[in-house]
Amino acid sequence: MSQKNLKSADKDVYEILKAEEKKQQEKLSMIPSENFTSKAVREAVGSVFMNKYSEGYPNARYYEGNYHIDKLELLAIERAKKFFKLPKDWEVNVQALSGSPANLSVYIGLLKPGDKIMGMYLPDGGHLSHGWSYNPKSDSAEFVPNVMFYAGGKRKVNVTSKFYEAVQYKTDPKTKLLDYKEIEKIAKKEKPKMIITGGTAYPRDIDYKRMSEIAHSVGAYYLADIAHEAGLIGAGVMNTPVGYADVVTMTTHKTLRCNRGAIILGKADLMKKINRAIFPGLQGGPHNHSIAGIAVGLKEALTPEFKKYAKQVVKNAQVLAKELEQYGFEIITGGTDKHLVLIDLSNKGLFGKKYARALDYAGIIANMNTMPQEKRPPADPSALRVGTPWITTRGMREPEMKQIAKWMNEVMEVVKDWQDMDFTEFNTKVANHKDVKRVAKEVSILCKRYPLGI
Ligand code: DSN
Repeated sequence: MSQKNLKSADKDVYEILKAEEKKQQEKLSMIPSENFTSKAVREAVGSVFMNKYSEGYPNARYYEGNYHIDKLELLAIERAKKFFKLPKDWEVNVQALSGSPANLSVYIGLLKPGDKIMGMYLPDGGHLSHGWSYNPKSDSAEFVPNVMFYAGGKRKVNVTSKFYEAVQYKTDPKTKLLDYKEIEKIAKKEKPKMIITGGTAYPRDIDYKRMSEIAHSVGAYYLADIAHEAGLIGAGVMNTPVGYADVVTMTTHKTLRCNRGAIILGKADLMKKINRAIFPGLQGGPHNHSIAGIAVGLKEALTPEFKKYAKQVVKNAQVLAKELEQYGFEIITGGTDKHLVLIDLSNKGLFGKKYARALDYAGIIANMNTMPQEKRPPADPSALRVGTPWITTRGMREPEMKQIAKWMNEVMEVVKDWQDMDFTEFNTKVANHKDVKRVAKEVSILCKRYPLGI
């Protein structure tokens, strides 16, 4: 077999890779769920660990030759225990391939098909894997304003709503915050078997103690999905659900800054069932190269530098939110406790899809998003979501956040009257606008000052 490097073996893929590297280097990646991993993490993920099958768990495998893999997986588990300061009776699984399979494994392990689960309403910032379903046309978000509860609909979008009866709590219509009293009332009425917190766009911290009391008062398991906040929680800059929730799931590639993968933490007796749900219940051989990357990323996360990084991620997001507010952007909940800022664009008249595209032409990559009390379709929603994990990894701080807010406002000034324009025409006009081109140039100069270690 040829052992040429990528450049000589496959010019097509090599060129796409180089173009992606250039884009990552020259633009500001501000999607809150993304980050940039260290060279060491990338080396581990691209290593020969990918060649090994190891169905089973350390010291209990179905394949021979796993002595090194056992060591690796146990090391990743040990580091996760340290980073999340687990009590003695908690265990860890690092084999779930990503966040959705991790959540599904928890349901498979602890529930029966058809049991009721209750997570946060998706347009308010929940996650698909917390049981999303809706009624097309008649029952999308705009038809159910000002209520705190959503019973789901006929279109079972996510597998978790096909196999389980999924209902959802919403945020308070005015404050856009979780209302624990209301959630408690709903829980008492609905009596779900599992309550889930966490998601993708809720900018505030969660009272995990209160949520665990609510869940346990109705005999439900409490699952805290901390995919977005994992790095910030482990570093101690946000509340931890450890000790309150029965199970905690997370992806590893967001604020935790590892490669793509997942970790599950939980009480040991429950983890036995969840381990069985992952293998042999849902998955086959674990991705050992991913586990290697996670082990390396966790070692990095255990350093004092990572604590400083996590603090700066939050500070940067708070400065960004404040600056954007001064330019007249409506910040959902008035600010943020974490790495993400959700902007309601209704007062600007130009919504998430077009604004996100315009920002991309200007070198700022963010994403359109739904928001609480959403009145628009998810493919063209009212809000924009921006985040600071990646740009903080680059070393950017408060002054850069102020500059980014200024650029975001300049781009909005260019496009704000173009909401009704045909999308193709919009693309052409934005791409050729002199101010957008100028911002893109200025962004690339800033990015050169904070190079990625590729
Ligand atoms: N796709 C992730 C996010 O962007 O938040 C959630 O799974």
